[in-house]
Amino acid sequence: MKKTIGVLIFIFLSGQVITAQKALTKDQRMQWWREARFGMFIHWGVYSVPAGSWNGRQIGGIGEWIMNRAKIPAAEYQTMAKQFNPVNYDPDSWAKMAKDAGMKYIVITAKHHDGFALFETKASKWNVVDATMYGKDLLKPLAEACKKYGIKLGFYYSQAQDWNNPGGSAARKPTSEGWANPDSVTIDAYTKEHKGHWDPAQEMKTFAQYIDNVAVPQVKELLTNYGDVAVLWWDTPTDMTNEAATKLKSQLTLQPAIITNDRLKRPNFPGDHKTPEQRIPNIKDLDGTDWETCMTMNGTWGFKSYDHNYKTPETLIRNLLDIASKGGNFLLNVGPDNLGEFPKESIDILAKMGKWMKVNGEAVYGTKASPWGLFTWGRCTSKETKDRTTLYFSVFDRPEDGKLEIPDLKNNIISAVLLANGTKLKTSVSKSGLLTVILPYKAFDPIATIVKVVVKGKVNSKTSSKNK
Ligand code: FHN
Repeated sequence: MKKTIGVLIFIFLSGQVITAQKALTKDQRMQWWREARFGMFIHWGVYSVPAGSWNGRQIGGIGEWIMNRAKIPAAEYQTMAKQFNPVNYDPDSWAKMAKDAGMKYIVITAKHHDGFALFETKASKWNVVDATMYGKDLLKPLAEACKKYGIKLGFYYSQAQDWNNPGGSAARKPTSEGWANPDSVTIDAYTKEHKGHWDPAQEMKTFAQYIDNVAVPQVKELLTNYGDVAVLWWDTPTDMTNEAATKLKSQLTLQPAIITNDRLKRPNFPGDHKTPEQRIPNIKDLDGTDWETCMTMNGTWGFKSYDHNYKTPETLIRNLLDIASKGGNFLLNVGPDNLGEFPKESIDILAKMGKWMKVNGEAVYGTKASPWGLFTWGRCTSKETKDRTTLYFSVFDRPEDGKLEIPDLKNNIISAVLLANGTKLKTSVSKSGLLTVILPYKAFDPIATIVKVVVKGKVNSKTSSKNK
């Protein structure tokens, strides 16, 4: 009798769990992501060994594409895994650097187009455990570190392009996502005839076999063996079929709260968010779909020893503010080297961004787009509560007369302060609703000074459609 009751309770509870999981709406799944606004992309793999050079030659374009651009035969590329020995890999410090930078999530290349898995997998020997001296799963300790620091973890997975696992596809020309320096891609007669492949070893299996025997089982492993997976970031749907996409998509039920992007297959598989790459969209091109700009700090995703062309922390912080003011997320890339270290420049940038975010992050996290669109002097984000709206004006360029002018604001002003130090600011509102905030001379942040204005009620601006 007791046993039967126990079984009934178990069935009831499992039913509850299943119902609760099924009940997650898109808004519920997207809630943390929309609040996060800022994440870290990590491109890491065997390509960090050649680090942009092959046979004494610097290979143009993005570093993780070296195998394709230099048309390196699979067997030869695979020998480089022996030098992929990231003895300095310290996932705790990676997660901590992301957290200290103000990032709320990490998306790491579990497998990029070179097919190399950073995790233990039964589906292919081309992985960090079987093919390197290092011999250990790299994602497990990262998952633990992320948990420790309260960072959400996502996996990038190149579901179609795979240049080492036979049957995987290979892009023959720059894709709509856009490559850096597309003109450096060699498209010879062989690759043209062989759907982008340059080595017969790549064609020993069919695409369908690759999907069934490598991609689907690996995605299953990723969604089973690493605890909560917050994001699955598909990339380059080259030669994807509806059948393959449906099989891959069905694995997502293993993580009912997971968020996915729009790169599984186009069209028909829109995922949860769009993925503008290396660019920030104009407001007029936004259609209400969630979006995330992914961007490199220098000119490459995967490590290139000689690319020191880094954006400044100022540019990157302003990019983040620009993106937040348009309602998007910013996924900023780091490309670690083959020893497992972040480039020094990236470490410095993260630290500087973190310093700024510590003081001003309130203007980014959990905010919504600007009710006005863009301002010539900066950007705006907003937060609504029941009876008031908080407006965060990011001043990039202080108007010469020190007067910040915001049109069409009919609401009563509750307060206006500098977010950084709480200094109260004088305001006035004209009859036509032009709010003027008097900025101080001092305490001006050359990156962006945040003026926080709290007003009564909701803000409806007529000018929003003009400033795109
Ligand atoms: O081909 C990849 C590229 O290597 C990189 O991973 C970027 C990141 O968004 N995605 C593809 C190009 O769109």
